[in-house]
Amino acid sequence: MRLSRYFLPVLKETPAEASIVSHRYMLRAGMIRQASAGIYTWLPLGFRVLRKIERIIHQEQQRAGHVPMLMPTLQSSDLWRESGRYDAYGPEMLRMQDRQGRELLYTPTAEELITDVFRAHVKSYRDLPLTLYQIQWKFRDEIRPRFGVMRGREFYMKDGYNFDLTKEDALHAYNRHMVSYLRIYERLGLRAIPMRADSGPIGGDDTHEFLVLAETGESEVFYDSAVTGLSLGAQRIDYDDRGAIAAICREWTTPYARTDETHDPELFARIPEERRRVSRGIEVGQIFYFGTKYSEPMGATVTDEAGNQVPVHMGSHGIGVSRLVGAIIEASHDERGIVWPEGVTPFHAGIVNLRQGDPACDAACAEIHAALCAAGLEPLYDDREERAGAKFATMDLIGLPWRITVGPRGLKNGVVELTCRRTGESEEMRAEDAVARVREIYAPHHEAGLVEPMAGRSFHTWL
Ligand code: P5A
Repeated sequence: MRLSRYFLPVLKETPAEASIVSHRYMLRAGMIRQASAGIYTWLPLGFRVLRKIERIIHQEQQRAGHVPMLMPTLQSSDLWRESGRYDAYGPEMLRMQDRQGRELLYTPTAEELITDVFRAHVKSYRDLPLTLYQIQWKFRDEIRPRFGVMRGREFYMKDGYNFDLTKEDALHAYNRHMVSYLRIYERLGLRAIPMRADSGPIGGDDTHEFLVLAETGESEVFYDSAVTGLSLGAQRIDYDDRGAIAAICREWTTPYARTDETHDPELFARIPEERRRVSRGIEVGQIFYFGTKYSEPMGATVTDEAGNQVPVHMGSHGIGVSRLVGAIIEASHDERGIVWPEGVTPFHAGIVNLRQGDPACDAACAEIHAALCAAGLEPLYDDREERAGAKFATMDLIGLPWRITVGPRGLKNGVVELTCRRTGESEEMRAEDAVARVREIYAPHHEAGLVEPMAGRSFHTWL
């Protein structure tokens, strides 16, 4: 992509309304624009990051055996009366009427709608287990929307729902989600800790939240520092192996880790003092097991092996997709701007032409651009007639992990400069070597993306 043909409305001034760093940088880097309180337009750069996160979520969820679909944002209130949540949900739910006077609501979550789909189509235990999920906009009329996309009123959520015959099966679905979520956060370049939590209006007793540690987080968290050393790494995961999946969950949930809602000072005091940590965290996901809370009142039953009608055991599982964009920036930035992890960066590398209009520089940049594209990478080529300082400042602000700088002096010696955004280190090398190095850096991400769940077709052709 050539910057001269792109739309990147970068702001010079720090917007006064933004009190945390991710909000400031998202506005300044031209990623979002507030449309009204707690509601945002996703400008091209922000949209790219959102799509990258979505893609990783789709891949990892389908690896765990979960099936993607899409439900509407507007729902009939009748379903919510059946579950008993219509009145219980309170003023956070945006309610409206159509021209016939029928009551509708903008979905804050979708347990009722998916249970209605299930009861219409699934009748037998033979069709279980089943986990359906979507990535769809939600609306919650938060009393204090703030921190940009971190606490929006409209926000993008991955929401999944499992249907199982027994509690034991449903707890395996819960565990599968925990492992799949840990995998997703790792691929996003985040360290997220599962913490025992409170279930709120979704219901149920078993629930974990996933928190990314950050000073600007809205939740106070208490944990054993042992948990921060855990990582799934590249291990192969068999999601059908109940024992192995449960063992991973045990490993991650045994060290003490709780939010202020469930914090138990006595248990906390038993951790050796040097490992006790109190800090703040951003909630980037939550999983629930709530048994038959929705299936019973809504009549979502199947026939079991003995021919009896039994309500299914359910859980639901959410990831704050739009919030994650802010959370990643909170966890990865410096005083000059964002530092994207390679897994979600909007463009893989920036190309900076120090002398636009100089035939040798223009030709070298065009060649590097073409070579990166041919390798399946997405470069952003700053081909504007701008000072070098302004070009570097833009690249630093938007946070691309790698930058290739092309100037007349270097070209005379046959070299360009490859710079790492995170460390600031630069190295001179031949243009083809810089391209090869960038390819190598992204190879593991490519490989991860190549194992497509939809045989032989790239993700973009079916989403
Ligand atoms: C699980 C999926 C649910 O709604 N029902 C379907 C369950 N869970 S939740 O914890 O309430 O929300 C899931 C995740 O959504 C993000 N989130 C938000 N993001 C931005 N702005 C908001 N106002 C907001 N509210 C919730 C969080 O990441 C949460 O973990």
